[in-house]
Amino acid sequence: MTTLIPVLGDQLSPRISSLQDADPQATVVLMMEVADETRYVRHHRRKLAYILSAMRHHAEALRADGWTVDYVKLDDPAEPSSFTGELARAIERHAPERIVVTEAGEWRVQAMLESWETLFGIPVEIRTDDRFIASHAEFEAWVEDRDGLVMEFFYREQRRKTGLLMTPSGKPEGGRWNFDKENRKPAQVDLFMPEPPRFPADAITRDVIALVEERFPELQGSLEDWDLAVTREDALRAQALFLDHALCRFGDYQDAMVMGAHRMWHSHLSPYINSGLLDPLALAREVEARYRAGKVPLNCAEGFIRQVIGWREFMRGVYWLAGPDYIERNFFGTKRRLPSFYWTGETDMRCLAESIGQTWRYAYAHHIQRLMVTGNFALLIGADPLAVHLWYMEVYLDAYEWVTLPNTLGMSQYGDGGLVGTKPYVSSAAYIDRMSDYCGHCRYDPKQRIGPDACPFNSLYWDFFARNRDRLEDNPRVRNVYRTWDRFDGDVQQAVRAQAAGFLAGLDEAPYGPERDEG
Ligand code: FAD
Ligand code: DLZ
Ligand code: SF4
Repeated sequence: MTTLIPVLGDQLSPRISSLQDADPQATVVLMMEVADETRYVRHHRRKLAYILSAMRHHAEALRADGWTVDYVKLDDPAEPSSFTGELARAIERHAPERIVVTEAGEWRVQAMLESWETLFGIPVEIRTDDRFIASHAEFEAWVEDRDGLVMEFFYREQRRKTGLLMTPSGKPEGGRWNFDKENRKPAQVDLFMPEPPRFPADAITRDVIALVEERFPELQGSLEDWDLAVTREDALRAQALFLDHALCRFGDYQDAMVMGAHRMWHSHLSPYINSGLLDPLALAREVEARYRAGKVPLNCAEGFIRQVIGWREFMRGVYWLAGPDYIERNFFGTKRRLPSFYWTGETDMRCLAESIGQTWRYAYAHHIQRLMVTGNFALLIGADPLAVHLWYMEVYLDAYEWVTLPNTLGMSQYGDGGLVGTKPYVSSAAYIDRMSDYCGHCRYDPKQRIGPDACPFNSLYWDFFARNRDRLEDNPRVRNVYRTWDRFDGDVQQAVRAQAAGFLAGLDEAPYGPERDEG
């Protein structure tokens, strides 16, 4: 009478829905390190080591709680290759009567789960992932009868549903839903910044690091100076440190970028939330409690809660709503691969060198670095949105398709033509100069448009709009950009476009990128 419960690498939560009513005496939990998952993108080595170590620690925690865990390691002699292959072998070992599993986080794996019942002739129950606040059905119901998807309205629904930062009379705390206007301050280099928490590698993590070094010599990314939490207890410690020391400034400096400071006042909790070590709703409630106790201002608490119950849930909703073909969308029809400096960090453009260098070092960059530096540049040069998505999937600790795809292809690259964002997120150097100290350390001049010292973002920005006029001109949110462009002298327009063309001609394309069918 055995039930087999596969637990996937992003389901590392003790109360995952598949386990909620299971009897530990009659259950085998199956956890599988498999080659397919480690190779479906060229993961940063730190990301691989994080996931495998967190999985191994989670198996230990489940065993300590009384579960029987059958754990398949990547270096087992049988060479585990896929979830389905390993499930077949586990069925032979345990002869289960049924299989219970929590739904997968992406289309590719969900299709596998859905094939199992027919393939193995055993009942397979696929359960909703209740770690998310909005189920697929709720998101679909919210979308119905709407012309466009605006995150802000979805977010208000989640506030009402959870009661987070609501007054007893059902109004938003502080009389406003959103305090973003207070959250755009540039930071100073000499401001006190909280120290990132550090969790040194234990024996399990050291084993995994050695495994990754040995089995994946072709992959990039630093494994040095390990500092990541790999257990729920340590992730909760990281959460507490953020709440105590960084949340109080999170809102103010949410968009700021400072040389050498990779963490700023951000939480750095997304890898732990996305793999299941932390519960997003519990975290949001902790944030609210700090506000109610007078420990953090409202703009910081609201700003953070909006990211977690607003943006994160909205992105997931869009991913499942848009379907498995979403990944193919390419609104601008662009084909260029990313330049090779996305893998080396070797460029004179300080903002890109800093954001990319930090990414390969820590597998982390904060939202504005991802959106307004690496994403902005990729969109301006006309990179293929799929190539951009694959790079983000490769490099960040928190990358899983359900969240990376709508953020990259949708929000950052406008590859869906406006499903996620109402306009392309592009800027000239002025934005980066305002929000960072990068430009002061750069060989380029953020104020010049033309000439050898002119910042490339400036000519690329205007060239992007000129080049895509037929696709964008009717968008009311960018109408003013065209009005300004049309006021430039014809000679200036020509010189700006020639400057951009010269820059683009000098850019290489990395060997890594998607193969798309021609035509
Ligand atoms: P904080 O700044 O401390 O924010 C708090 C939390 O809010 C995050 O931990 C995260 O859980 C949530 N959050 C904030 N913004 C978003 C968002 N847009 N979508 C989903 N969750 C959000 N986030 C991922 O989790 N995985 C990704 O692969 C990912 N790829 C991105 C790619 C691009 C191009 C962009 C622009 C954003 C991407 N994001 C992604 C969103 C965001 O950048 C990260 O969640 C954030 O930088 C993680 O760092 P943090 O934990 O310090 O976040
Ligand atoms: C990302 C990842 C990696 C690198 N390796 C594994 C693995 O070996 N075993 C596993 O169960 N999960 C892994 N994961 C996470 C999965 O890719 C993730 O669970 C699926 O994408 C489903 O969302
Ligand atoms: Fe980046 Fe331009 Fe500023 Fe240099 S001048 S850091 S390239 S925005």
